[in-house]
Amino acid sequence: MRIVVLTGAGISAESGVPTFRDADGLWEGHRVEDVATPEAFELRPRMVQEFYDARRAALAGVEPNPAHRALARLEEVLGDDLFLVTQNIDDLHERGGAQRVHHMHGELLKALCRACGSRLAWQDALVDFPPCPGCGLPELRPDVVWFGEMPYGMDDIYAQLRTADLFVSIGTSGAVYPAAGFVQLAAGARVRTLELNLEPSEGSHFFTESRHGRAGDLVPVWVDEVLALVGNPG
Ligand code: BJW
Repeated sequence: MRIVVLTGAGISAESGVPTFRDADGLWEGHRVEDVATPEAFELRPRMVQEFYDARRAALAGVEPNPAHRALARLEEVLGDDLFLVTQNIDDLHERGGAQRVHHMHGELLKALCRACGSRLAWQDALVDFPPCPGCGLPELRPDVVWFGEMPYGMDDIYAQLRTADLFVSIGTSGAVYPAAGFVQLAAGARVRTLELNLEPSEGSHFFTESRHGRAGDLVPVWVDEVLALVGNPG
């Protein structure tokens, strides 16, 4: 069985990472739409760097939860038949044990050089604009996808969506495109679709099936169901 799983901020909520659009979803008083744009970075570069520096530093204090670990268990059995694409820029899928994670909105632990295009593993603060190890220019920004920018790996994602047996969306509000459109694309290719979310998302009515509750409860149960179907060697 070939499965595409899309995850959003809701899967990391129980690890203590705030979501974007829930009641407590303001980041230090900023709406994400006001800081996650190239225009915000041009106008207020220090503010935007500090926003991402704070989130990068906060990663050290959070741990993967049962939903991340359940998906890693699924990957262990399905291998390349699981395509895990996340909108999240944290590294909780990887720390939960997943090895093939497609970060369509980039990664907090990477920096992108605006001068030479290098993408580098990065742990430290960027607010003081350290020189790029590649070209030496002080042009590093977080390697994340802002509004108006092209998410990473779209051709691969679309190809996987068209040929999957099942598309599963976990912990995402369905407010941000292109990810919000994946369910319609999959449904158009006659792929079965399942939503696992705290509440109905904006595109909930497009899914074949929806289950509502906490990811930490729903995802392990769903993974057990799939493993029972495909014959879990463990
Ligand atoms: C739980 C839970 C628990 C809580 N358990 N669940 C007009 C119409 C259509 C499109 C556009 C438009 N105007 C502009 C656009 C395009 C634009 C867009 O979509 N804008 C919208 C605002 C309308 N998109 C773009 O610009 C994208 N690029 C693009 O489109 O390029 C052109 C293109 C053309 C053709 C093909 C492909 C591309 C880029 C979007 C970049 C988004 N970037 C951000 C910031 C990234 C870095 C960062 O993290 O700071 O990505 S914005 C932010 O939203 C972040 C997230 O990944 C993204 C999605 O949020 P997510 O994950 O859904 O979180 P929430 O908070 O919204 O929802 C959480 C959900 O979890 C809720 O439903 C809760 O109920 C649930 N939940 N606890 C289970 N315990």
